[in-house]
Amino acid sequence: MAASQPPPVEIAPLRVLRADGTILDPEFIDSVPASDIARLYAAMVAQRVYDDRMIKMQRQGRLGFYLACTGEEACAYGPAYALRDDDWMFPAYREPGVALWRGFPLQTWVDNLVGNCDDPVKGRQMPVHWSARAQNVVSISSPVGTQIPQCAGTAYAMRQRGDDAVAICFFGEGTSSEGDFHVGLNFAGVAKAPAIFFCRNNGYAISTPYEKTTATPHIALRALGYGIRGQVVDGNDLFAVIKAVREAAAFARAGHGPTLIEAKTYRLAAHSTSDDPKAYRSREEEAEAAAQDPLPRLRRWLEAQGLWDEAREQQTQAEASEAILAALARAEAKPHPPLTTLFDDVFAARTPLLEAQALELAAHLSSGDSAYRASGGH
Ligand SMILES: Cc1ncc(C[n+]2csc(CCOP(=O)(O)OP(=O)(O)O)c2C)c(N)n1
Ligand SMILES: [Mg+2]
Repeated sequence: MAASQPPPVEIAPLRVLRADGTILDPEFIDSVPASDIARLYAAMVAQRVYDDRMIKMQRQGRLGFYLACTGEEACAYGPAYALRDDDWMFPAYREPGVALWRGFPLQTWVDNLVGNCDDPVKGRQMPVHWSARAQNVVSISSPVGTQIPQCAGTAYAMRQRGDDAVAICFFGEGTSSEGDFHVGLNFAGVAKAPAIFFCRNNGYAISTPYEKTTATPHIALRALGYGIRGQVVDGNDLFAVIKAVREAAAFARAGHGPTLIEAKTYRLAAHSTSDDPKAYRSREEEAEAAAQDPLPRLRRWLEAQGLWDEAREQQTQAEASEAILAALARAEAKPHPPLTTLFDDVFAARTPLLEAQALELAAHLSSGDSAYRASGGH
């Protein structure tokens, strides 16, 4: 069989907005209502406020664990905006914005972080492993890369069913060295699945710098090996991210198959609340990266259009702060999930073995050991 022409791999980073807030591609701006851009910026500002609050909560011992999106907001809000609500999303742990943008209630997100009775996963997951089923956003998995073959398979299934929706998954550049990356991209390439593989290249996999995880200069180049489209994009440029994801979605919906997008960005925060980046990167490097921060870049453009000012910035931050504090207060006042729910949702109905275990636990709890009552177990 004759080899077909491979799709292109673009390694010159797609960019619409310069760091100084001026526009390289005026045509793009005509394709997005200005009011939407202001709304996206406000959501990104709010995300930063939420992240900051959650880190403080962890430091106060009120939250077990947290991972911030700081510096990578354009890589969450851009794709969420670019796609349709019926497109499936498979995020990693750093993109709560993809669900929040689609209307995942802030309260439910916080209930999950705290693990109370209104947490959709009933306190059985670590914080950050939220689930937003109504938004077509699939639960976060701890083992990195799990979402890549899941996304490929979902995209393939949708195509087989005749849906014209696409599936997108998000992962870091470190994760692109996992076996699941190969499995997912190879399958999607062969099946021409309508998938978008969105790699946030933020420079580090915890303390491991990019150069120690791969010898390829660009993750997007790996697309060549799977015969799929590849695109490097400036991941600190919200407009460029929207453009890249729109193009990838149009390509997939037209039946041409998947795209691997590499968004070059930088993790301005620590990896997680268990990490201290001072141990492995310099202040100079961080300051250089902060100069590319996606938020001030977008703000400069908005201000030049008369769509934003300091008063609006202050108001947005204050409203976000108020909203997250109120959600946290409500979340902390709620009880834990009932212990009996521990056996739910493994299967559609409890199996006899699970039922027996539930009865055993109930008998044990009613045996009178006061330790359970003291710890609030119910
Ligand atoms: C299979 C697996 N191996 C190791 C880990 C531990 N781990 C959690 S996050 C992480 C780094 C991932 O880095 P990257 O993919 O670049 O994503 P980033 O955190 O930078 O967004 C590692 C090694 C894990 N969760 N799963
Ligand atoms: Mg990384």
